[in-house]
Amino acid sequence: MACPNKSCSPVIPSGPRPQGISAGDGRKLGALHPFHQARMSDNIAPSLRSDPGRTSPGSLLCPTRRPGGFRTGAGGECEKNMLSERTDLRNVAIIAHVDHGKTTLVDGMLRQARVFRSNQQVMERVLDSNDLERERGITILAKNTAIHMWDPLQQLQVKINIVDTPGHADFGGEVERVMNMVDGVLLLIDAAEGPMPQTRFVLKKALERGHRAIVVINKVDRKGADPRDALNRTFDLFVELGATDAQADFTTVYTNAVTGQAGTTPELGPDLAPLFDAILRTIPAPRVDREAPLQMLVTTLDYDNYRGVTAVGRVFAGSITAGQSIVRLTAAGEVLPDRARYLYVHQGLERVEVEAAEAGEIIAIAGLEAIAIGETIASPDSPQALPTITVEAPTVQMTFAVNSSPFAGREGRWSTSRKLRERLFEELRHNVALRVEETASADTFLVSGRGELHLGILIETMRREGYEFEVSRPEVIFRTSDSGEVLEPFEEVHIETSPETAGAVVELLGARRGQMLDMGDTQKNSVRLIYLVPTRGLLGFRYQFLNATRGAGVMNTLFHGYVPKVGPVPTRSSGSLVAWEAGVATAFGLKNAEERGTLFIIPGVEVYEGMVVGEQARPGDLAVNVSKKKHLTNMRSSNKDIEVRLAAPRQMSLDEAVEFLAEDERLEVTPLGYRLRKKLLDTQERGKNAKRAKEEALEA
Ligand SMILES: Nc1nc2c(ncn2[C@@H]2O[C@H](COP(=O)(O)OP(=O)(O)OP(=O)(O)O)[C@@H](O)[C@H]2O)c(=O)[nH]1
Ligand SMILES: [Mg+2]
Repeated sequence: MACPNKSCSPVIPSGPRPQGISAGDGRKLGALHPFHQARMSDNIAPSLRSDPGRTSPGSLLCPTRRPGGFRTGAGGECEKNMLSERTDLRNVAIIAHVDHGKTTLVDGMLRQARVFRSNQQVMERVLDSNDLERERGITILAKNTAIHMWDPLQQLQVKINIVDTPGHADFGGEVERVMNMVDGVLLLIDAAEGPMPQTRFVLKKALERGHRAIVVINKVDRKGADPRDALNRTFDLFVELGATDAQADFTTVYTNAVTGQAGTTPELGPDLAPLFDAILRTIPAPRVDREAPLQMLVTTLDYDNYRGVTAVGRVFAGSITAGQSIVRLTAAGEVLPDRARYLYVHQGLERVEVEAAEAGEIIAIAGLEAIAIGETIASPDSPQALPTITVEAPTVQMTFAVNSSPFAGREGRWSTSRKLRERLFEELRHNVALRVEETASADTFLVSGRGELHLGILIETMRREGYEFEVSRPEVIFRTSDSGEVLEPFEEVHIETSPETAGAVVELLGARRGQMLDMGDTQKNSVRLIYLVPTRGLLGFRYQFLNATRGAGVMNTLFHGYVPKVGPVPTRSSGSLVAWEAGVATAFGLKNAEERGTLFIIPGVEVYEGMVVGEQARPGDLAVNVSKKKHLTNMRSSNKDIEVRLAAPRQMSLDEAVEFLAEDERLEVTPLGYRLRKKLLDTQERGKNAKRAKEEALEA
């Protein structure tokens, strides 16, 4: 369906438009710590500083309390217990498919709101601040920032809390809970790609919460950009997802996030002013009851090096003062008295300490040691829980166990089951889409998540913290329907690849019981395939997909739902080359093994019996003696005997190693690296087991 003019045209009202963007000086925050007030005003260009005489006109405001920011619902009267509109505040989340430019756009917004000093060196995508995010170039954790700007229409300094969210499907849980903090979203769409699978997921979550969206068609400068088509398809998506008329009547802004330009048409202006304008005009101001008893929902947890665990969330009702008594209402229904020792609000990239905050604001409280996501922080006099946070259930699980390899304890700082248990359960406090369960063995824990990447990031994070452990192959989580039928998760898979490699992809997905939903050409001389595939068939699939498409294919997945289980899905067809005794790999030993497949190690690497040292080209495992030394004599016939040339080993990333795992294999993970191994290390025992299994299969 094409986008009707009315629905997609910008709805920025006429009237005075903002005269550029003004940064805030914090004066309207009222309760800011004097130290931060000074620092914040230092960052602001004099011409943009707010004029203390230009606070909001009295007619708009609630006169009984502090100046600025409150407008009552009816009649302009401020009465006890009635909802008032915080016109001095906007809370907005930036949501999109992976890589559509969310973090880059936040960079631009922060820069133009003059959050940085003029001489400050700021790296690109400054919010992607943790090591893993920078290495992988993706956002993993949602992050809060805030800017201030002068709104000439309201004659008011407005604070905009901006939450950047991750776009990768595995971190959808982060996006889901961020929806609790905001009143509207910026939905970014890549002008060349249009809406993608994760766009659908995040938009669905935003619409379900009743949020208004501003559609931001980003990357209009990109080769192949078709803003009109992207907009039409986005409008169709709104309709398809059941948007209300008001939601479908969205404002559209076009941007180039890299250069920090925006426009109400694809002809961009010099800066992001049209985007800021759209936020002020379209994202609803929080409507809150500031006289009600305190209620804050803990949505994110963070750590402050000095003050420990920090709970971040929105104050839904009432107000909070630093040092006041509160109660924590836990998911289990407990009412735990505590104290809100340190209180912060967001300012630019930082948090600034404040004395008090009121309903509508996104705050952080430090010093609540055992706090968990989903808890309500409430007034001790009238504790009332807010609906707790729900996110979609995990679909993939794997075991995390104490490292049982012969090298256990050598490389890790923490390796005991007590430490492993503590760390995994600790993760649950802030990684809400994760589940951890005990198993029959005290050394093994079952960890469930939203996908291989979700679990992979946890493995990598723990490894870097000094933990040593072993993990099993990821498996999907089955469910049983009310009628007793076994159900399994399916994913909608969107693929774009070259016409030459499309056939290979069709073949691979066909073997994995994929059902083709659509196939078509794109304008970019590539083929677009849409499939429904059992999640089982996608575990370990990415590497094969990249090989089949020669690295040029792009694959995106979206959880489709649980459907009746289909028949067997083939897993890895190749076997493993397994070291058959402990020792140090030699060039001579590896040369022999190399004839059977691809090696993962180089000469000089210490191995143990049962360690996987390569991939066998054929199915089934093969024990190889990679430590074998050449029998030396005094006589050498030629240089050939001295020099052994080996092909470069296959170097696997942690994600690839997890994908490679067979059912009877484990990945040993330590701070120094990772090793693949058979679960059962003893070569003879494994041989006997394999024989027995074969006989049983024949009998059956
Ligand atoms: N040409 C062009 N490139 C852009 C634009 N906006 C972002 N990019 C590039 O797109 C890539 C991804 O940008 P990010 O800001 O990391 O995207 P993201 O949406 O935050 O990604 P995730 O958080 O991983 O989902 C980066 O290489 C950016 O430089 C744009 O307007 N034009
Ligand atoms: Mg990002």
